Amino acid sequence: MHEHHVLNPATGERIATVAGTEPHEVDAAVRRAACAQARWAALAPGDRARLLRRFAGAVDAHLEELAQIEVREAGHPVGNARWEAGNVRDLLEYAAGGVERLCGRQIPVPGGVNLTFAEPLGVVAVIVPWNFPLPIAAWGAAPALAAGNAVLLKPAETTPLGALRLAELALESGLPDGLLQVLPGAGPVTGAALVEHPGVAKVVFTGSTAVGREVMATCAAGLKRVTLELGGKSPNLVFADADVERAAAAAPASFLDNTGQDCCARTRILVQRGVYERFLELLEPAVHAFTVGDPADEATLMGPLISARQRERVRSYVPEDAPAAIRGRAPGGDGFWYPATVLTGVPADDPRAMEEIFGPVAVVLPFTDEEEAVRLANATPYGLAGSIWTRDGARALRVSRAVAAGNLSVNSHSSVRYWTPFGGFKHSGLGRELGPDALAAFTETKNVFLSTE
Ligand code: TXE
Repeated sequence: MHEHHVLNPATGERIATVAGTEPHEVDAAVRRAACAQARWAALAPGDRARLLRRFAGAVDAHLEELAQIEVREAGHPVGNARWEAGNVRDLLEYAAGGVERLCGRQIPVPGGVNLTFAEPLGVVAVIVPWNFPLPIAAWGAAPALAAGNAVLLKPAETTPLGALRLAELALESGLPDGLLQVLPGAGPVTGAALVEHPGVAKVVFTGSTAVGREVMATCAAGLKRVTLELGGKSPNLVFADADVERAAAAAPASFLDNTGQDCCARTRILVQRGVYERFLELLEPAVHAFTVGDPADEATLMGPLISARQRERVRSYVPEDAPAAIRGRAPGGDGFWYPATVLTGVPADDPRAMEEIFGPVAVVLPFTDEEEAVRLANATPYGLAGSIWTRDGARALRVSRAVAAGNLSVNSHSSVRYWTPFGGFKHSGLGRELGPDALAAFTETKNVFLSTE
């Protein structure tokens, strides 16, 4: 038997202990999910849509409660946590809207009638990390359910409480028992058992690139469908023709939101030489203005890191006493605090400029021209997100097309909208979540030909 203590990252206090799911329990859960899925898929689309909308309504009615769970178990500032709980509601509503539009096609053929059907896959495993426990659970679960599948949700060891509450709300909303089950537990035990289980048709995994690679290898052995959302080291390109004031004012949120534990964090800031000094001058006060403190405080913009382990990881890249161009402050106490840190003078191929640190640390590098900017932006193995700051529309599009990443924004750091596709190039992932095609990723196309001869 294994179990996990859930700690409040802001204080280090234990708030819960959750039992891990053992492999034989995973097996029982898969069987139960398969029964529930058969009943779910047999419902009229309108009935499935209605139940999902009811689930969205329950999330809305418990929005503050869910947000407070996110504050306590993940250390997220309460304003962010409310947005995250709202994202779950919005996504459930959006997915519900897709249920009745999930149609096959009739394709003209000689000698008969040809029909295609969008069949559900069956049982889908959704393996979720701790950085956005509620939204990422919904990104996988909502479209999977809408397309007629059952979902087994494996939350991260550090943040199981929000997912457990979501599953209760699903049941209270009338979703069939067993359709959405939460299986807390250790990645190598519960997660691995799910990925290996022959009754699981698809795995949606969000987490580290290293584990993603293992998950994909196991899926390959079982010929399972897989969607991967992995790490990032996203560039933030600031050209000399940009509104540099705006770019500098917006930059802190792009790498300090969620204490930098964001796969889209713009931690590789590339600034054209003519405005490099000016950008840094403007960045410094903007970083200091990014309020750090108690996540439960309405004014807080940045909370602690998730765990002592994560802080050790960040320290292994940049100790708190290492020289830095800009360093914010961090509260004392037993929480897992780490200050906002901006490094300059680092070689472009230094691990701190190339690897995902997953903490509030950014590197600022100068570039000379557009060609060098694109080369530096593409120089990491990742390709998840990126920003381009320029007033030149043609350049904005040219650079957007040249940067190998799945989610680019011009004069903005926005990456995630539930109605637009999200996912990575290169080592940042495989497949897309969200957006109008999200449901299709949880179906198998069946082609049926009826002879009329
Ligand atoms: O991730 P893991 P960790 C990156 C980030 C971070 C690093 C390590 O750089 O510092 O990864 O974080 C489950 N089979 N990202 O160690 O281990 C695990 O239980 C099946 C980026 O927390 O990848 C958890 O539920 N599942 C990322 C989930 O995988 C396994 C978000 C993620 O954990 C498993 C998180 C296994 N063998 C970390 N091993 C992003 N894309 O935003 C673990 N898990």
